[in-house]
Amino acid sequence: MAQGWPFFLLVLFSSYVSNHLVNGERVFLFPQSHKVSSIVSKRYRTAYHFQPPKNWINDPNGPMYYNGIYHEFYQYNPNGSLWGNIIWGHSVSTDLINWIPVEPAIERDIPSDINGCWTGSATIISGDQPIIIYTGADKENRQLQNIVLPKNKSDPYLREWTKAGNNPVIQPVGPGLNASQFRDPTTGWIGPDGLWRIAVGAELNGYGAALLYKSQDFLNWTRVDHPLYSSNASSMWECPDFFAVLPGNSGGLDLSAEIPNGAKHVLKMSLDSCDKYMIGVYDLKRDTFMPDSVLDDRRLWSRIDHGNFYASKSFFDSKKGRRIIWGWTNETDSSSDDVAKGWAGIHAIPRTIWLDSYGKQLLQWPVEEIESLRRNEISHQGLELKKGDLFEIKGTDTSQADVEVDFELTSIDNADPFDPSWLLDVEKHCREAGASVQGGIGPFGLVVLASDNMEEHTAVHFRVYKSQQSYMILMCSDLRWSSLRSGMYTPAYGGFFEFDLQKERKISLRTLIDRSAVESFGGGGRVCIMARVYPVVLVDDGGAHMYAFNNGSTTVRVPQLRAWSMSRAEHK
Ligand code: DQQ
Repeated sequence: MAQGWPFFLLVLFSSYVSNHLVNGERVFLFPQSHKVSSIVSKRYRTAYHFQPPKNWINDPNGPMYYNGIYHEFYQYNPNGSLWGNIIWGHSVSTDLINWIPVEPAIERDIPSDINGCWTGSATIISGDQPIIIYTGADKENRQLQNIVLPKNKSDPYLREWTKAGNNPVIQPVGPGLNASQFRDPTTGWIGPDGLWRIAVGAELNGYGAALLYKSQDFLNWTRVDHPLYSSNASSMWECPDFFAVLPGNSGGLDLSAEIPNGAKHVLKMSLDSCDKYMIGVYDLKRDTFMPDSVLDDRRLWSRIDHGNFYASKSFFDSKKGRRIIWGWTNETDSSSDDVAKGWAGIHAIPRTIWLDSYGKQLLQWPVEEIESLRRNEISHQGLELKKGDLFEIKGTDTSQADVEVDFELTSIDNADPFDPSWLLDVEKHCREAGASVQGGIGPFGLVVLASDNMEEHTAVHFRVYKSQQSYMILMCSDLRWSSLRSGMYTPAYGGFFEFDLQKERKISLRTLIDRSAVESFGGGGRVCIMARVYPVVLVDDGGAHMYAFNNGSTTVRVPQLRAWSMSRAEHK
């Protein structure tokens, strides 16, 4: 691949310029010549990604829709902005976008949760009884499963929760079980025998497992003699999630309702700082999950998101008949920055999640409600981006925006050959094949949160490769030049997806920019990349720039580009 396109030499006075200049990638490595302003700035707080008014949050817990209200619980430190003292924070909403904080739902006050009220799930049993099962840590740091129920079901916000008398309902006992690696129960589902089931994340004989438990009344549980699924390719699985999907159907399924013929099941697990999943079949007779393909190398397991997105949890939204997934996105500044800021952690935008028509890959898209925040649409049609072109997208609030763009390939002849070994470390490949490195087709995409002279910028881009059977699209979200601050974690995230370019020449990109959050959906939601960035430009003058670009040798058309400024959501 040829090297090219030094961002800093671009002529930025024109909105549509060429940059046929040759240089190496090292031009991105700017020295910190500036006096960098403090990280303690309201400008880094998100305007429409969920976060509470202050302090630390991590995993989303027990999401549910009940009597007209969406509930979002979350791991919360009431005393500070680092992980610790964990209880369940609670917010409610009618639209998944604007949130009202209410009292914490679960606090540390019984022996089986005195050291922490950790992750868990909500299930609605008997038609209208919400019930939460969550992990508690006791004073020996053993992990036990506990139950809470709403004190008053007719309170629309379900503000108060009462602990069951028989807590803990599940003890960390049984052959091969590690008592300090036994947590994060799933939402329950009912089997043909009328019994409830849940899966609990665990380390079983040193390996990752989703252990299966059964109950008649949701209060008394018995461990099934085999796990729902386990794998010797990894150790402990956190936050398992288990749900059904119908190939090619974006409607969701309730795992406790009758599952239609042709449905597949998905087992998601959190490990290696990311959320992975397997698609397969749930054998009801044997009560086991069988993945369609078993991959011994877990680097090849499918991912929900290729960026900063962990401990996700999905729920069936009976209001709109869809499945929605939430994930936690951590800060990527330092712990001392978080202490100074007084807050840490956000949740990604809730996403509708479904299975593609081949039954192979999950697709995700921001819930439609987010579009209610859009204002001041700007749109461009029929742009053409030749090699080296950069088009400035003006007229929106570039630090709080929703951008949708279609890139149409004028030819697929120049696709560079695909090397399957890249799949083992896609981030490494994104570092090597950066936004300035010319390829046959691509890189093309968006540059967001860019300072005047491009010293700071975040590039979200695609590159097209020809593999033996098909075309493989690389999507990267490259944070290496996202901030002049030192000590930030600035990887180049990346993921691949297969795409039938013989049938369809348009590759779509949607990017939600929300101050310190850049959340991108490539190829109609085939690859999602959530990222955190702390550009100085956001604080100093707020005047960040946004561009569409192409640095590949093949010309790319942009039949449609739309962008909106985003209003602030209520989540205070
Ligand atoms: N976070 C919780 C655990 C879970 C982990 C503790 C995942 O229950 O395994 O805050 O981020």
